[in-house]
Amino acid sequence: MSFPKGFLWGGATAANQYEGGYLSGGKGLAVADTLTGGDGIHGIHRKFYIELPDGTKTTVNNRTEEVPAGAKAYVDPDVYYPSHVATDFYHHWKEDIALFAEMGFNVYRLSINWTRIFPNGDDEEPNEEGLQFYEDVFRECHKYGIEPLVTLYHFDCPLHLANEYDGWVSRHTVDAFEKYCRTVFTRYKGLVKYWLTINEININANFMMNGVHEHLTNKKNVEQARWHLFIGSAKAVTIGHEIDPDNFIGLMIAHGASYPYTCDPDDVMAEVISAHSRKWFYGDVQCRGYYPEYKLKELEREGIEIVKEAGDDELLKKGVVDFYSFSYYSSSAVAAHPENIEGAEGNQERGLKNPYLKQSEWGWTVDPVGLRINLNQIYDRYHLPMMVVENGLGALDTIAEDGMIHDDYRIQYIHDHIVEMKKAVEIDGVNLIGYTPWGHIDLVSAGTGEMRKRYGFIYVDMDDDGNGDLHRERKKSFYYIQRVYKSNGEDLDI
Ligand code: BGP
Repeated sequence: MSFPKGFLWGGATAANQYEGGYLSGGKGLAVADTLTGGDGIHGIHRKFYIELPDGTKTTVNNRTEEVPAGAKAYVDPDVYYPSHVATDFYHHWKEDIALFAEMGFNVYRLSINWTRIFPNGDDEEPNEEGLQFYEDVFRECHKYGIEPLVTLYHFDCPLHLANEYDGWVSRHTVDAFEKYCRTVFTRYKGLVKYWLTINEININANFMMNGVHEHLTNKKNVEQARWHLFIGSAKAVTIGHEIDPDNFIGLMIAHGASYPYTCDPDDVMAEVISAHSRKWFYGDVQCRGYYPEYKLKELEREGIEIVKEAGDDELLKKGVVDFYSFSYYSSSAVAAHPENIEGAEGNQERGLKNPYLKQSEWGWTVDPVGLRINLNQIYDRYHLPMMVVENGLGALDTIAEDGMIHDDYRIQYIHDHIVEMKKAVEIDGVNLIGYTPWGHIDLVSAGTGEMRKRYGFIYVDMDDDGNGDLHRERKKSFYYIQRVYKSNGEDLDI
């Protein structure tokens, strides 16, 4: 057998893209609740409605525009927000978990929405209804032998913390996060043992989504927010271990593969520098417990001094993670002189188009071998257990006359990636312990806010304008996954 016994097979979702019920059960607002839909194919970006300190109301584009200091995001009652209902796990959790079990899951990655537990992020007391909701969900998972793998923070900074404290720029957010972590580790002791601290920590500080205003120009704020995210993560790890030594707590990084565009040493060096800043820095800090030399030099060159509290450096060391998890969708290429080379889209990471590879409908480069390369490089560097906690193909699905979604393109994508994971385990000997493909049930896209960009093996009837009765259907890929999972990755034939 190539995948070890007990290998974790499942799927992954995030509260802000799947749960809906955006004000139900005492939940407060998160920044993600103020993000509109967009249109990835036509390049229309998601927006925030904001109010400036002088009372002027305007919008900002979440990808390209700077959020002015002092601006406050809000929900405009006349605007449609796809995440407010999303695909409504909040009211379908029993039915959905039964479907996950039918597919053969023994793990399910989901996130806790901080604002269900602390509606403002920093309230005195937690919201019991929110705590109970996740407890019911975790108990339901265990009924089927499914281990919850819980992300503590997946793109959902409480709006109050973002508006009043500039999110992770402020130490106040770290303190509030610490209390939230302590609360959920305590409540779910014995129910959850697999945890991830901060989803895609390497892209977090770059986004308004985390309440980091002025993110495009104010590098000092971004670096401070990064420090706070690391401290938040290290606190989560230490508290989690203290409350239950059986907790197994990992980091989570958007780790696409990247290549030098050519074998010109200048291109190779450009890739080394880019990979340091886009990926390795975050793993180095969370696996080793200190800032690497290349980062210290960069901060020194830029004259940026991070504000630390006494004991922070020790905490970073103590809070190193138990395992490395990452999202993997695509790869990109890097050149020293990219000026006349065509660019490529990707999961946050944009680089140059690789002439050897094809792209998805959303322009993301499909590269299964890149996953094996990543598994090797990460394992060589840290020698920690690894999980691939996101992977998948965002595609337009159509319902055929027989009522079925024949998503052979998705089956092919998943097949090709599992084959490479298998080689990494069987031939290269890496310690891979789990695979949870992204959005195994249709949900709202984080990047574009679309519903039509679907990743699911389970279809949900909901479109970009909020039409749909939310009923669930098994796609063709559902049955493929079922066969793969139930054979522990042995039966991969398409
Ligand atoms: C990652 C996020 C997920 C998810 C995924 C797919 O960045 O962790 O939340 O959404 O990418 O991206 P998208 O939804 O933009 O297609």
